[in-house]
Amino acid sequence: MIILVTGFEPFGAHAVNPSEGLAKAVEGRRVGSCAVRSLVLPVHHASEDARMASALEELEPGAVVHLGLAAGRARIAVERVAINVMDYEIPDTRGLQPRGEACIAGGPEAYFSTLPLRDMLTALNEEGIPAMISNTAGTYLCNDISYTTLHALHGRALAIPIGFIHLPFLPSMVASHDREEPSMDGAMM
Ligand code: PCA
Repeated sequence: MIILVTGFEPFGAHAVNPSEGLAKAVEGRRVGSCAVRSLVLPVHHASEDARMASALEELEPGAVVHLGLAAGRARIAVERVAINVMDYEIPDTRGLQPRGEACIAGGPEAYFSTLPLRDMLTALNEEGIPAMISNTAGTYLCNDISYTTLHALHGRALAIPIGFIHLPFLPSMVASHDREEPSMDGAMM
């Protein structure tokens, strides 16, 4: 079985994106009987959706974990929900800025993550890693990709675990900001 892990390229004012490095770092790893494959997505609505759709078709993963940066968060945030709204506060990397549009016209209002959130939180906390269950992934590309993947695989005979994890800044990012902000070491993430 393949576990597909995705990260995002840098976007907005951020010169790096911790989710990109993480996705690359787990490529090819084995977890039990599963093989991890990874993909780095552009922070652009149409291309992220197209790249994901072809990866789902090609790899037929048994689980999907999307990763992204949540500027200012102090803990690993396992997201509970993806909503059918794109309300971008900044344009994506190709200048697209939908305000209040559906990710998928006619789709349901929201999907819940099918990852085992509580077990993941317990496992992280037991290892001494600051983590939380978050009840909003925002209305930017991270929410968009989780909604789109949950929608694409919804109703499959065998439900598969799919969800999103938001990550804090890397320490190097905070060092370059010169602001009072939380961060987490890449190795811990
Ligand atoms: N974070 C953004 C999009 C890409 C990323 O890494 C978000 O939280 O929507």
